[in-house]
Amino acid sequence: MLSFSQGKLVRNGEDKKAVICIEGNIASGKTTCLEYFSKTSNIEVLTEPVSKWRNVRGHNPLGLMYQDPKRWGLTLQTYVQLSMLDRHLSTISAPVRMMERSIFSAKYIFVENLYRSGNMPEVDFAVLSEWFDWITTNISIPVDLIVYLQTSPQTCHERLKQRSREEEKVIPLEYLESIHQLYEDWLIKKSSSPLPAPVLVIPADQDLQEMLHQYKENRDKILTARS
Ligand code: DGT
Repeated sequence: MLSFSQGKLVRNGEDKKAVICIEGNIASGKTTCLEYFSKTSNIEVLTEPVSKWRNVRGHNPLGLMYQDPKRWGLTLQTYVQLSMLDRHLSTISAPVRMMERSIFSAKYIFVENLYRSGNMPEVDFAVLSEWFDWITTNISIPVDLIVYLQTSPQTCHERLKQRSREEEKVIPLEYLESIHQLYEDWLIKKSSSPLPAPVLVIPADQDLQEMLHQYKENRDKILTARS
């Protein structure tokens, strides 16, 4: 249920629940992290709505964006923004919610990257920014902790090649390097965009076994997050 409090739209009862966003480059291992925590009781896990971005009423805006970012960047990002907002506002069914990425990284990382790389016209960036600013001014989107899976762009590139998702075959290393730099500026240097929550950094270049070990070690710190 949504209601108004101090001029903002809020989710009722949200103050007692913790929201943790898992952030990181493409193929940094967010899904593995979410799978690990999905086995914990009292936690709700929300994956990124990628399947929606690949099929909106029969259209594939994710694929279109990779083929022609200048033409389809705004289309994809408008839909990403809507679907992330929908995720943030959905009723939380457990004491802890863990979700893949956020409306914040969609804007601060992906929209920013399209714009800076010259693949988004200034007017598209302005319209998306107006929407984003309106949303974050008028709707409460609480996040208690950001878990940043910090990888090298090279590792992500290797993992991308291995999983070989059709739309992603066109992604060059330089794209992953740009996304990496934006993440580092936002979450490590804290120099680009506002931080919605404290950040826990987990190095994520290692193999699966080591990653599972790291999640175990950081488990309590992550699950007791409350801002
Ligand atoms: P993982 O488990 O870390 O490998 O993550 P995945 O593969 O489940 O998810 P991820 O982050 O690689 O995202 C899936 C695809 O969607 C990938 O091609 C990047 C793309 N993507 C995600 N969010 C955005 C966005 O806001 N804008 C753009 N342009 N692409 C996005």
